[in-house]
Amino acid sequence: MNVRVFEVPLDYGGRRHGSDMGPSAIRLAGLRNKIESLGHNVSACSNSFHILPQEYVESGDNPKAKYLQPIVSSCTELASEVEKSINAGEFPLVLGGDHSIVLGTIAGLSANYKKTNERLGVLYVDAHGDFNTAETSPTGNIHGECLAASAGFGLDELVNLYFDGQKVDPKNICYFGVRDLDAGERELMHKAGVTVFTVSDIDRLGLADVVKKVKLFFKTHCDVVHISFDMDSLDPSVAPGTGVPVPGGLTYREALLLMEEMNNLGIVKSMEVVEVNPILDIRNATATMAVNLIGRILGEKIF
Ligand SMILES: [Mn+2]
Repeated sequence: MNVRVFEVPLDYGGRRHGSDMGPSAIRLAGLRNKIESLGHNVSACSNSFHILPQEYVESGDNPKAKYLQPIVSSCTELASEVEKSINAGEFPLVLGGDHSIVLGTIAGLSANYKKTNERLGVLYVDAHGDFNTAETSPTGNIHGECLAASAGFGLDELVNLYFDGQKVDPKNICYFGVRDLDAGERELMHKAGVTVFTVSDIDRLGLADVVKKVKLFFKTHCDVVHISFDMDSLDPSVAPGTGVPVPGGLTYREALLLMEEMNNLGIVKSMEVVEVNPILDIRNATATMAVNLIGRILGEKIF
């Protein structure tokens, strides 16, 4: 398989900056070696995204969607590159950056799958919902509004990014590891009909059973799956280097098993890993974990 790595050093979407260094941290944690050791080819996307450090960028005049214009413009460029990559039969691997880059990744994938008539599913591994709109957002940070926008809810500029209209049917979105939702987004998630497996579901049913349900969900609803992995889904003891940590997260083994089982499903065609913030990390542990998760998605087995 040809894996194309997209380094997207964009941290405009969150309150705590520094996730723009995430791609470097993941690279230094041995990403290329890991991918090649599994028998895949790696190529890096020529980093043509025009992403300036946040220090030098204006946040704009909408306090409910900060950095709207620079996020839209970077994500539009990303969408175009991702579309080319998936169309060429590569495995796009997008490294954030904060989660707002999912707007670009999903837009690019969606543009391609509309042409090939394949149903896109999204496994959203996250502590949070990222399903606010500008109306419901308590912070105005776009990394909390991004998945709602990909599903067709929110500001026109975000919903119509790259091409007009919805990028993914909310009925094809499955969350895993959720444990912190805002009141407004919870309501919209119910209304939109997304499927949610919270950490409490994992505790009640056991991990193996929940993973089985996740796989069945995608088998039933979708032809291809994109995994959007927010490192804050993990417990902060495993992944301390992330901007919005929430206690009670996935363990090291749970997250790896989920990735291994998603690889077994056989229809995961792309992945993104976001919210690695090296400033908050301890000895690059979070980036190292990211590399291990990517390894499992690309076929790594213990035995
Ligand atoms: Mn997120």
